[in-house]
Amino acid sequence: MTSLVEVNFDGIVGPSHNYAGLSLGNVASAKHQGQTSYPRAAALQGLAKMRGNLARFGHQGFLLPLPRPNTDLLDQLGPGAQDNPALLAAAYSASSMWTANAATVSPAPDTADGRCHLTPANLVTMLHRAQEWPDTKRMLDLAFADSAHFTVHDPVPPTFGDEGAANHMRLCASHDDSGVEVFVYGRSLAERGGGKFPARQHIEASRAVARLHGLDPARTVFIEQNPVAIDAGAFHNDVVAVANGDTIFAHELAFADRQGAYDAMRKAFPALQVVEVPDSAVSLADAITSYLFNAQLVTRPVGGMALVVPEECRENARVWSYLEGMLAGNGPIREVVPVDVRESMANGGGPACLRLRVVCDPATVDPRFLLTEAKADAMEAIIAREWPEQIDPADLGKSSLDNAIRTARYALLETLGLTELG
Ligand code: SUG
Repeated sequence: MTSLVEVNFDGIVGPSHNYAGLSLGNVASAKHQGQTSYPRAAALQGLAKMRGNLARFGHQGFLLPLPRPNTDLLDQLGPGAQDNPALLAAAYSASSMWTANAATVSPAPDTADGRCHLTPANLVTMLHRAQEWPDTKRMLDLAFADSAHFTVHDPVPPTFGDEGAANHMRLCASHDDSGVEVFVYGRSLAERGGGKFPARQHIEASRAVARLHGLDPARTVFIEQNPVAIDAGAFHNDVVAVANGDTIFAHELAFADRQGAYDAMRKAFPALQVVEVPDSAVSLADAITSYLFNAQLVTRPVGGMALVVPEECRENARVWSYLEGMLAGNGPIREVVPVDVRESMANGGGPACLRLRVVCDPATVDPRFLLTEAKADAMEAIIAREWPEQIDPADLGKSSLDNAIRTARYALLETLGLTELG
């Protein structure tokens, strides 16, 4: 009898982490464009979050930074591409740290063949993210190579934008029970008849992923994201909603048809518990600056759920007072755990963006991708020694930075015995 548990695979923040303002519709990315980044501090913050969650919840995995700068991308863009700051920055992007966008994952109890299915996200909407999937797939193929338990697909065709688990939620009585999978998509600006920001998840992609994974249509729900939320800066559903077990924690304005969305979820999963935050308590703007919903909602070993939120939630009086009120009530969320991931937050990536949830038996995963205290110590030493302390936009393109980035990543691969990803 295998035991299926949720393992969160966090992205280790890569040594090229920088602020280039590359993501239209991502308010934090636009706000911090051109600022100095601190890759070493960023990676150490991420590692501290992983350590905390390992101690608290018992299992933790990780995925590695991808090779940067990606000179193939610049070659594909033609001679002189490196003179365009946005194209140059794309080639350096450390955006694969946000592993909620690495893939969509359907655990074994939900699928027709009883395997856990993973489909890497094509991330076509943004150039700097569209380059990720071939290297991500190579890594997923290694980590989840056990074909008796996992199937790793190719991404869906690039005509349809797919941003992975950031637009996917799962409802279940317990992780090893069959679940209801909820796919949230946005309508394009043309379909919406205007608007500010693009929808990065297309329904055709979500439907393709559901088919590839062999999901039961009666236990699969497709919900439209509220265009108002997209235009306020919720470029992924996980900026306004998160689910775990039988509970969804969402902003009142998360979905286009609020009642219809909950009715559809309840029809497929009658035991649904909704913890909805009214706009009058926390506005969309507050939700987006604090990233209240970009939280990890996790089942605690002692029972009840914990919400792992960014420190920024504590700094917003309205958000913090909502959370204090919630804890004083008798709801399913019993604990709030603030974590410092400020360097990632400044690019629009909170605690939930930084992790990919895989419900699986950890014994079936390549152990090189699973965290232990000893491995965390070793990684910390490498990061402290090799990761650039800071990157200014003017540093991009300098060979000294390129060498530092490549050396740092390779040192990590060596420490983890994963040089085949070099
Ligand atoms: O795709 N930011 C990422 C943040 C991804 C957050 N993920 C989830 N919500 N799951 C993005 O917009 C900014 C990069 C820059 O501007 O340098 C960036 O790519």
